[in-house]
Amino acid sequence: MLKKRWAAAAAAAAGLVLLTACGSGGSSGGSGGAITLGFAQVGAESGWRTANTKSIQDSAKTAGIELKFSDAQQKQENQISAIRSYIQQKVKVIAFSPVVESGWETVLKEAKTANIPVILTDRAIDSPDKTLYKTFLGSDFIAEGKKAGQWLTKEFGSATGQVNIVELQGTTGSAPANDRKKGFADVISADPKYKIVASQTGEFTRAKGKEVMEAFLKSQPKIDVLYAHNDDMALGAIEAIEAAGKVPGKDIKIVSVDGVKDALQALADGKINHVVECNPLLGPQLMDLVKKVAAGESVPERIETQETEFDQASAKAALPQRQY
Ligand code: GYE
Repeated sequence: MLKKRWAAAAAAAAGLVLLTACGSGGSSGGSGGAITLGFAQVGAESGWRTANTKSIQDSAKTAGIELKFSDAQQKQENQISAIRSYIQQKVKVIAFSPVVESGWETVLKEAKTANIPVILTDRAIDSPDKTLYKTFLGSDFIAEGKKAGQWLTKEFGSATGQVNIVELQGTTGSAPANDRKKGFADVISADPKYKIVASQTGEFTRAKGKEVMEAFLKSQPKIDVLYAHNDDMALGAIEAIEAAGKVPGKDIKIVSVDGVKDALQALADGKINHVVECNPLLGPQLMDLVKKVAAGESVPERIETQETEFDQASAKAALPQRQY
């Protein structure tokens, strides 16, 4: 019995060595063994991002894909170095969520020359050269901004005076910051009573959202609405509003984007008024795409995730099952 176990353990160990040798030795990275995926993540700036990272790590494991993961701490230069190192390591596929929209041509041309397919997840790039990547998997951020604007114009539809809005933008130059700003502006510009009186980046973080909201509260005599490009900034801003002796959700109405648990809880508690959902659970779809592009199969140019919106009642209903 013991002998048998030993033999099994030895065989397993030998198999492991063999697999590793295959995985790192093949010129196309992982040929013969598991597919190697190099994933260059934006950072760990928000609850959305934490859920996104976990989804990618868990689904790589389930799919039997060998994941090399890096965190760029919201810096483009770090992401570029990570992509270069994946090229050097000859991974089979590279996926990344570009921190900003522009400035990717050089490094993506290097990947193309090395014959390594690239998948964009979550955030897009502004390059007109569509041959630099195989597909984009993520959300329509303009639509999200529009939904936030539509909620606002409904909520304040009967208001007679000027509606003063402050905006906490996401990371400067990022696709979600650019597009959520645009979608929202497109909707509210139809009526001149809506006025964005202050707009600044809160870098998608709670700490910065709080800090910038503190400054808004000092410089703006009358704020009716806060539009935050993500939940974390809204949650930080709530602390600033309360510290200033005002009631979030009443004195200042709040709309934000993402739909993380803490924000749905704040919505259930009446501190946030509306949340537009952005789905971070991209892992399973990403792994399917990785397998397809690794096999040389063609994939759709753009795959958009399905999303909803939350008011107080639907937040309360969703909370018990919310994973993140
Ligand atoms: O909304 C925000 C995160 O790119 C969609 O990045 C993502 C955004 C998300 O930091 O919370």
